[in-house]
Amino acid sequence: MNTNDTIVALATPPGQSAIAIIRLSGYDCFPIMSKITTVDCQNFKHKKLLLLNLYKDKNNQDSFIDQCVVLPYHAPLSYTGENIIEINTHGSMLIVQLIINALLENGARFARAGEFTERAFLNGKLDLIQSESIDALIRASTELELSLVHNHYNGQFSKSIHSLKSSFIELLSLIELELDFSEEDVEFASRTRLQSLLDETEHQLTNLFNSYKRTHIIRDGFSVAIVGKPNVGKSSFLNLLLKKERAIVSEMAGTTRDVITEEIDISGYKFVFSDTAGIHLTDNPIEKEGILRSSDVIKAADLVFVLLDSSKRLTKEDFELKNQLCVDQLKKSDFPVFLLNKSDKYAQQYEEEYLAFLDNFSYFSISCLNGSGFDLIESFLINTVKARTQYVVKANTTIINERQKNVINEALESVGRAKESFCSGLSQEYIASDIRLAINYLGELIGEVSNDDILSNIFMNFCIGK
Ligand SMILES: Nc1nc2c(ncn2[C@@H]2O[C@H](COP(=O)(O)OP(=O)(O)OP(=O)(O)O)[C@@H](O)[C@H]2O)c(=O)[nH]1
Ligand SMILES: [Mg+2]
Repeated sequence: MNTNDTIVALATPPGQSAIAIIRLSGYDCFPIMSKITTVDCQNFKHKKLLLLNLYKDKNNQDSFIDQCVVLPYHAPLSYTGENIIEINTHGSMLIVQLIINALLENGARFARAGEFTERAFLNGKLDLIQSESIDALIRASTELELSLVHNHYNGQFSKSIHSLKSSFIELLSLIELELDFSEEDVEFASRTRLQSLLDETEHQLTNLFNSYKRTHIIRDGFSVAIVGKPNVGKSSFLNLLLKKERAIVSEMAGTTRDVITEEIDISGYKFVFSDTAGIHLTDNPIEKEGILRSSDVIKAADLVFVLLDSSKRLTKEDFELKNQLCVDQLKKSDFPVFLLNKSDKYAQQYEEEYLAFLDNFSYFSISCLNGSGFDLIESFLINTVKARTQYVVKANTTIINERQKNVINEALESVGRAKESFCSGLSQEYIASDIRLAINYLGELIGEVSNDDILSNIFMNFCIGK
């Protein structure tokens, strides 16, 4: 990886727009720019806007491309820590291409995905946690997701990792001191002090590790499976939630064959609803496959809505599905929530039967035909997500991606081994070596320890121009 090159990329989305922004970053930024405009860019002042005519060839007035607003930044006072020029062009892809080509011909090279942020990291403008948060910031689709990422971007999260690392260093120095004086049989820290430091650091790492699971609802959305036997109104329910005719609705049983998944924002929370094929016994291979897929959706869901057709008697399929779900859900903390659909045609004569069936389960009466009960469903969904994300949003220490989770896991395992060695009275050297590993993993988390592979894995997921 060459960080001496001057790199260029479009920083705004490709396509027609009012304005497009091209970013040029690197040591030779100003001399390269001087080749495509008649003004000498070497004298550009930091953050002083200029209006410039840009040319394919500055000596040929006929090769004029566009008049652009140009914003120069001097190293190290820029995003990447290098000289940067941001070129605001008219938002035409032809203009963008012509300007980028002119810059490439005069010594710049195309930036790889995430290369601007990678340079910011390498030049010490951002740590690794902050760098990752920039990608997450761009991708955030709800306010909750944003608030989660803000703690990473503003350095709060890194601060807490530094303080955790300091606890490990304190632990290590106590152990190493004893090792140095092992001949003299001196004890610098009491056993209880060491034990409590080990417990405390393990506890903090465990909390961090678990935070990933808790934040999944914020990152990926709260997944809701809509299930039931055929024709109870599952697709109608999805359409009503989405406020659009997304799934085909028909009076024929077995209309939905495949899983239909849609994401929506309700009051700032991300929900992912999956309408599924009606579950029942069938010989039809396509329906069978659809039903298998429904089961997968149920297993992965945060909440399962089971629809019943309350205009008719309950059937064997309803009982079977309920039994199946209760067995599956026993592994989870949540039971399915029943929706008694078609309340506009509610059959009063079966009330006793329904009440017995619903037992202690939560249920709502709804009608997809006239929308009754939907306000309650929406409040229920919002309250459920609120309850499950409350702790996460308050906490300052939550991890937001797989890499962070894996590194924390490694650190946690190292502490686990150190504790085992401590409890079984093994030599202090074993404990010290695992604590050193844990410190190293925390360093890796914030980017104090890194290598090209780790970095390219992180930055390749960024967009070009970021
Ligand atoms: N009266 C009344 N009819 C409804 C209601 N909800 C859905 N229906 C009707 O019930 C029939 C089946 O609706 P769907 O939404 O296709 O049912 P589904 O559960 O998705 O059916 P499958 O995909 O075949 O499993 C359609 O004719 C709907 O118009 C309701 O609340 N009241
Ligand atoms: Mg359907």
